[in-house]
Amino acid sequence: MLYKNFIDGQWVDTATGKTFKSLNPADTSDELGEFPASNAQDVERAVQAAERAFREWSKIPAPKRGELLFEIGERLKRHKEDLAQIMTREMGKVLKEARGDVQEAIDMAYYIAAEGRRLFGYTTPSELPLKHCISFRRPVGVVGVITPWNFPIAIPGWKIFPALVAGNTVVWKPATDTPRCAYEFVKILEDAGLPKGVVNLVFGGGNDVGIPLAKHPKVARISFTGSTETGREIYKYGAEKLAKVHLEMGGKNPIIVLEDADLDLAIDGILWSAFGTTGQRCTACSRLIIEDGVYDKLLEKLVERTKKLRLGNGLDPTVDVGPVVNRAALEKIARYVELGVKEGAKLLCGGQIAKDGDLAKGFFFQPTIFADVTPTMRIFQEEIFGPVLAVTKAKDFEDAIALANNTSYGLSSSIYTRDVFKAHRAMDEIEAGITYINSGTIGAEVHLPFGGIKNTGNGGRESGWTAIDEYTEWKTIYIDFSGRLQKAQGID
Ligand code: UN1
Repeated sequence: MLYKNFIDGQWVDTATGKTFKSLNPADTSDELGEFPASNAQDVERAVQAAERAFREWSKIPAPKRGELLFEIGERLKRHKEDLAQIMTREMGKVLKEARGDVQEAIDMAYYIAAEGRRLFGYTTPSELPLKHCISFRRPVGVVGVITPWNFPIAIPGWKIFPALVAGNTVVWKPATDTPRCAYEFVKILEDAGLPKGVVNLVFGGGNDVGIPLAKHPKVARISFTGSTETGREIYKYGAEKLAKVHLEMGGKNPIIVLEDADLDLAIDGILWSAFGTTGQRCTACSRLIIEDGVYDKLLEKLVERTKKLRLGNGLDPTVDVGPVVNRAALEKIARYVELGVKEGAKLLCGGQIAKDGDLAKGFFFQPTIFADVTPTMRIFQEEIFGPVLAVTKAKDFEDAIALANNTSYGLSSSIYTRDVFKAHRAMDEIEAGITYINSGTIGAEVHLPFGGIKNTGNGGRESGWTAIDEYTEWKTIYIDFSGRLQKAQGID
């Protein structure tokens, strides 16, 4: 089926007449649809529609906008299973994780719906008598949203819902690997009764759609999740037009296991964080740092458990690890594994593209563990975004923290220890936006701030109460009811 862009409440063809296909990465003979390969002209139409819609939408009382988001949450809940099935077919994550992805958007819709009745501002005393000072939030206007394929329903929810409750309108460019999920998401918004032009969907590539959207002078704010390289480029476009940009980018997230840890608990967390979603989460654990005394013992058990993971189509409930998203990802992972071997790391398991039986129909890579990895190796430093875990030995707690921080990224992190002193020191000393204690690196909840430091972000946090900060600006009001000219700063 040929799908269309959604602009000004209408499903419309692209100006280019060109299309691209979405294929199932577990079985490329399964096609999810054909989608418009749009360009700057389509972006222009969408931004104009969003600008027009902003005039009305921003005037609707926020609690009413919140009610509509609640209704969207209800509809997502009703369609959770169909959405999850489509997601598994379109980007490969196993079905139970796809359900979790949809659930994250449902959670966000409910959470942010109630924000319509808060959107708290501040009231403070004035330095002068008979004068009130208040400050409240205003929407910014048209928001450009650029989302990745790895959380194709959750991440659009994190960005679009808070933007809407605050009174903004949206032009959305979803990843080219998951256009069908984006279509289904917008269909739910349309069916819930979102007024025309409030959310506009433009399919297409980064150069043809993403860049024109980020550069557009009428796009007042941009929210992007993806690679650090692309994020840096988008940030520059924002700087040129003085628009705030919200960036969520790469990670090289460590799990530290200390000698006193519950090793079986740690192994469960490591497997889930390193190989869940086939390692394709920004929060995935890609570095494991083990204290000397338990290094061999933990690795032995971990490799044994890793070898038992079942690779296959995510629709099969017995499968643990699905495919990677596309051929380019598969080849990139294979190149990194080759590089790891060349750099002198010890390959303990996996390391190959999996082609047995039905696996040959898609893009599968064996869960892979490298031991004896050192910080100068590229597999220790660079984001691979696949099922590859780099393991490093630490001399002691201090060394483990130093190794964890020896990275240009800073999204998620974790430590396994029963020592309350060390756990608290780790909370302070690990350089990351998120630290888990005795749990893996994944599984952030929507009502807490999400984001990272260093090359992972540029200071913003999405999700949680902080999401509202990304899509509003402050207006300050002074109300003088003294009936005479009062001058601040003590001027007579
Ligand atoms: C991402 O990988 O970009 O914490 C988001 C987690 C999920 C979100 C991940 N709730 O792993």
